[in-house]
Amino acid sequence: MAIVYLSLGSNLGDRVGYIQQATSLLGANKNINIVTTSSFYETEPWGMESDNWFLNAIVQISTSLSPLDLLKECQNIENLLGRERKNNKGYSDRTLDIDIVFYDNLIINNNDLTIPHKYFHKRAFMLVPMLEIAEDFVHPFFGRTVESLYDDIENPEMVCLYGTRI
Ligand code: PH2
Ligand code: MG
Ligand code: MG
Repeated sequence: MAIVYLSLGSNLGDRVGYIQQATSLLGANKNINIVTTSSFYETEPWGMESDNWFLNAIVQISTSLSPLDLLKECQNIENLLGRERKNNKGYSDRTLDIDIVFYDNLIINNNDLTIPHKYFHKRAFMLVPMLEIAEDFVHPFFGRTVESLYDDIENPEMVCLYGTRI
């Protein structure tokens, strides 16, 4: 079983509901076990203009799915929960986004998938919930702990308000 960290985010509609439903749908897959979930964090939109703040969380799972099969499962769940994809460039508001942040210590870089997530070290909305559940996890590419990466984040002013537990 691989240990995987997923980043869940929503900034449209019933944000709490979408993240909770996504977590239960993940757990309902016979090849996925939910190990731990972070609290929910209310976060400022990063890299996009939007009036809609996000709820973000990190979910730690164990899984027998390959990275690509896990990606497909995450995309199925995004679609089930009403995710609409626009063709224009850039980020848009979404009911649900599930990103694979880490998959064991694997480093994967191809057209379908980049693991670790390429912006993890730049995004307080991923680092802060990760700090809560796995501050000593070592980033396989940078060889540094989550705590050490957060100390060096380039935009520490980004707002991440602590929310409630799932
Ligand atoms: N996701 C993005 C772009 N910007 N900002 C916040 N706060 N939270 C997100 O989940 C998020 C974002 C692209 O997936
Ligand atoms: Mg994303
Ligand atoms: Mg995504």
